[in-house]
Amino acid sequence: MTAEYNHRVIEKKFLVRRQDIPPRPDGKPYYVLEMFPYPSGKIHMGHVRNYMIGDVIAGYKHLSGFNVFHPIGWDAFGLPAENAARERGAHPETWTNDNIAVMREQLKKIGFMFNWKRELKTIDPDYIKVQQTLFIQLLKADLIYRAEATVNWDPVDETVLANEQVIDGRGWRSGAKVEKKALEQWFVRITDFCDELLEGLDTLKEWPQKVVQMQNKWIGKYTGYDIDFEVRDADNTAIGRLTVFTTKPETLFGLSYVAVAANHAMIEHAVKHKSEIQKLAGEVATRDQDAVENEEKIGFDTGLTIIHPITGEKFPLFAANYVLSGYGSGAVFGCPAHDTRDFDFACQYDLPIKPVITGGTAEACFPDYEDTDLLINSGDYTGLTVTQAREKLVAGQETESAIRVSTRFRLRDWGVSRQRYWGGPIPIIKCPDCGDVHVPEADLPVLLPKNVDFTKPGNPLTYVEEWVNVACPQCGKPAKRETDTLDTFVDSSWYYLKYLGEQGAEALDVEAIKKFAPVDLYIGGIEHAVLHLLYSRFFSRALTRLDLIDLPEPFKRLFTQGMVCHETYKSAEGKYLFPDDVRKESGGHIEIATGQPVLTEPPIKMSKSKKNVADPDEAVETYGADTVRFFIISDSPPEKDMIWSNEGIVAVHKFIQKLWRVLALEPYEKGDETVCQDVLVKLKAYQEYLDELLLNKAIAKIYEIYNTLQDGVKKNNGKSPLSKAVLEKILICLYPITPFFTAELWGLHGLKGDIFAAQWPDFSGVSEARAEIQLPVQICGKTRGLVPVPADSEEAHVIALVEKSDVYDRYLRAEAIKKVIYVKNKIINYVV
Ligand code: ANZ
Ligand code: ZN
Repeated sequence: MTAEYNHRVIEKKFLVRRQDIPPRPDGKPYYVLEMFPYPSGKIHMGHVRNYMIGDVIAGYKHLSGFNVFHPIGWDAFGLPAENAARERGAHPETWTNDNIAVMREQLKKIGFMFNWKRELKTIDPDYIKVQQTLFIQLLKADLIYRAEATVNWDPVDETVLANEQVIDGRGWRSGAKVEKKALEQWFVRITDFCDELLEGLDTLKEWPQKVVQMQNKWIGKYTGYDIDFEVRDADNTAIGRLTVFTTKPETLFGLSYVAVAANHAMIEHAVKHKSEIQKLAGEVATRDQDAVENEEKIGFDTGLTIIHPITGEKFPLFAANYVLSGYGSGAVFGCPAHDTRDFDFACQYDLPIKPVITGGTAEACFPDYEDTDLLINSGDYTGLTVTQAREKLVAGQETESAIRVSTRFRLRDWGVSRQRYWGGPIPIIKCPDCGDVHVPEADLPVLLPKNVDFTKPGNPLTYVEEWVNVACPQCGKPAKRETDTLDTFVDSSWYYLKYLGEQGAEALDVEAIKKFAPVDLYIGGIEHAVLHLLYSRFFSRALTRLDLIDLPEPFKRLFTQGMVCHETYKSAEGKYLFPDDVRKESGGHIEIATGQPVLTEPPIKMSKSKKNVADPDEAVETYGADTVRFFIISDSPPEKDMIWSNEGIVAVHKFIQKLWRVLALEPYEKGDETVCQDVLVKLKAYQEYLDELLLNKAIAKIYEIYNTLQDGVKKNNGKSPLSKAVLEKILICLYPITPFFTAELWGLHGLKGDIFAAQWPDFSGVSEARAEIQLPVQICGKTRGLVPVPADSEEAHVIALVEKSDVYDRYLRAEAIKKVIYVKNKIINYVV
């Protein structure tokens, strides 16, 4: 067979059929999913790698008889669309849909085996409808609520950010320094699930340990004690209670003041230094917490006092910069004799230092005492060990429970309001009489108005009078729609459930969810370790609690892939250059336009800003989808970063052509037994690597198989060493990686049916043992019998086997052997 490999012709031929591979409804369900893309404009190599990992597994499982579900969709709301509208005047919807159209074609060209019939967009009316229905259900179950809160405000994007979206004090998208602002916000009560979400982590045996640890830390369970103090105003009138969190309740008798974070609610009642405190609150809010810890301790007397819960003594209440608002209860009791921060503070403001544990003094801080140390200066508690004192404190106060063991979490409720147009509408109407009323289910979905003005500042929805003004569904009086829209992380928290229903379905398909969920293999970037993956776990659990589904954990196995990297090129003037603008010469790279040498920097993550990108379309056009698919998983383990290089893709392209040449050869009847056996052994190892997601090692096996075949062809005078059966197996096994290439060869060899409908070979009977040959045993040049030995055996091994044989007993045992001549795989001759 002399057919040349022409990727353009072949890929065109199979492109359409590849999009429509019939599933195997009788097989065991297997749900493989990659995190869905944001339609930013074009597919990048990171996407290609992400979808390729899933696609290989989808193809492999499909051929193995599973009922594979491998959907694709679009995370289509979000700020960039709105920014594009502001900058270019394109409507966000048009911009988004145009991008999707481009990206969809790109994905198809790479040959991903998606269930296109279930493609979805989070902006689809049916998607919005289900989301709003779920919102109302969560609202009714008190898992969504509205509250005024100090929020993280991104002054550049003019929107609120979740804690998870603030990275080192800056907005995750804009990079702007985040400010604090008080706003009415919608919250999802994720903190109601802290324990569940933590315990659930133990069941995620197939998640990377790293992600489990990150979630564990993010939820952040910690224990200590809560102590309630009565607060009095300047007139000594009780005005409320203040809860303080401590890990050292035994030092309670050494208390010399209580301090709250500068933005603590109790500050409302402050009489002294109010403006200074407010200024402090502003400063503290914009600093990150580590900085606060290390900075000079600053505080102000609020003029309020607190009452010691045991002695009844009165102490001052301060606001202090070292008390963090997000930790514990945002309030501490100061015991300068045994806490270094309190000691610094007390020295600064001349507060008493009273030692209460043996070893402590009024002159220095003694924080490192032991549980077995004894209490001093502590009334009834004097003489008890630290451990005993803790027990007595909790027990003694049981009736009033002013002191109690306390478990707290770092996790805060999830603020989901965004002051943005291009987001999921919140199905709420605000009535002056009835309060927040949800839109009746019959009126869902609430869709966004199309006609909006993006030239005004803030949220464009607030200007759309005809949309905002509605009658209250309860009393009929004039009311207003909620103009906040939902954080896009809400959209992506449940999309894996929506896929399982028919396209356009206006409710979740509970039966399909029961059948296919959880997702068997979920693939995405480590950057989603806390945000998206935690919110999704919450949604799954919340809907389970509401009895809508039964799915405590949405993702059985999680795989986090590495990034696609590329060298970076810079001109002499320090301008970044695209790889296409440079050429490699013996001395290094030069800029094509100027002929000037170029500064080459080591590979880093591909990014437009550094211009170190390769365009998937271009690569597919030049080298073919099969080559791109093969290359992107070839040299690095999928969880590690991979380096894209021009040399790399060219080399793979050449290899694919060489592989084509040996696989295009006409197989012959029996094939070369040794070669065929060897190939089967390698295919078996290949399959094991696929099972383990060690895709680069699977690819290495393909190279080995090629070498075996190439040697076989040489030995066979240019003819194929393969039997048709083994050739067929090779093609099936390679299909998940190079679908176009193998489909064409399948046809060329006249193999039956469609390759994608073939059955994955069963390698269970294939053993590492090499093929056996019947070795002639000669005595002085005369053949006396045949002894079975493994092919390629060494002389010592063959002699041992011969000595156990009949031939040996009959002809050799009694003889004195003078010499042995062994020719590998041919004969063994004994000279006697
Ligand atoms: C009284 C006390 C006495 C404390 C003593 C320590 C030593 P870890 O152990 O890191 O969890 N604290 C509580 N809430 C705080 C907040 N919002 N900002 C700053 N500090 C806060 O820290 C727990 C200790 O940190 C608590 O125990 C409290 O001070 C302080 F001799 O309470 B301790
Ligand atoms: Zn009303």
